Amino acid sequence: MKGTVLFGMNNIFNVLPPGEEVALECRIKGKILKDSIGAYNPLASGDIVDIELDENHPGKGMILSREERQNYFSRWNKKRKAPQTLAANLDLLICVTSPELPPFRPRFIDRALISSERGRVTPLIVMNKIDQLMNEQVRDRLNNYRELGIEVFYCSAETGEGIEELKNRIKEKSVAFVGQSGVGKSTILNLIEPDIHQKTAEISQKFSRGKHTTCYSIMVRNPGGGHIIDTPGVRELLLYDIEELELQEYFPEMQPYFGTCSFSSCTHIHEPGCAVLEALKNGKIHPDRYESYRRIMVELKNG
Ligand SMILES: Nc1nc2c(ncn2[C@@H]2O[C@H](COP(=O)(O)OP(=O)(O)OP(=O)(O)O)[C@@H](O)[C@H]2O)c(=O)[nH]1
Ligand SMILES: [Mg+2]
Ligand SMILES: [Zn+2]
Repeated sequence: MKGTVLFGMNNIFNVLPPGEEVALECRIKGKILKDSIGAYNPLASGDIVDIELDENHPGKGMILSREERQNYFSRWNKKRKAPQTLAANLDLLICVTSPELPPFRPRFIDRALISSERGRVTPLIVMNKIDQLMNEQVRDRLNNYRELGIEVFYCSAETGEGIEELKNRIKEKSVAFVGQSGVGKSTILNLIEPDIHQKTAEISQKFSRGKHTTCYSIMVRNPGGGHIIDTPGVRELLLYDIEELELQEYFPEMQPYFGTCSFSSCTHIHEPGCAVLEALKNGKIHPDRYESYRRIMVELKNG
């Protein structure tokens, strides 16, 4: 029998068989899932698994295997030195952000865009809290994302502005909300699916950041079809599985210059005759996007 992983906690996974209303409480048979050896978490919300019912305990079961993921959103878990998947099998990855509280962090968005492309998921940016002040730099960055071909939605879960449009955009789709703590992921989810009552919490006044209210990913029904996954806010989105010379492929604005640098293996950091650096100087590439590229490159070089 197959089922979808809704959430997992302490090695117990809630798995929903197709067409059912109630999820089964499942453990991994034999404790180790061979499909996930080396991963931080063996299963993520949205994973499809094969299960076996526990004859002696109604409502319980054993997970035998995981189906190959169509796509995924994951990051590198620094502490455990392993990839951590936050959500799997998505139609859209919704990167939620806010203008001021918590502060807008384009570095985070750039990493989320790369990570979603790496996992073969289409990203969409949601600027929530538009009831708060938004400065010119933030607007400029969001316009730049649009120019790069990424969809950007504006909304406020506080006033309700733009929520209907977002709801329509994700109708019948399986999506995951990701973003820093406190940007309003769970608040938006509660507006879209009012039966959920996901816990939300105010921003810390002292640190202007969220309090990591959502502790584990959870998948719920998207009214009208599909699913929504709410993920815990992450402070850091470390990339993995990307080669230095591959990084440029995640920056579409660099594409016109591919193959035109003096060195064929140019990393576009300091090399003489670099066409990307020239384009940056001439204002053809957004300096802040280049700064993201540079920082990630340094990280990749340092392993
Ligand atoms: N002003 C304003 N506040 C909002 C808006 N959306 C959410 N909030 C508030 O922001 C705070 C954080 O919201 P949450 O939904 O808990 O944030 P989250 O992204 O789920 O955070 P984590 O679960 O910690 O990752 C709450 O106090 C919300 O009421 C908005 O559009 N405008
Ligand atoms: Mg939350
Ligand atoms: Zn170059």
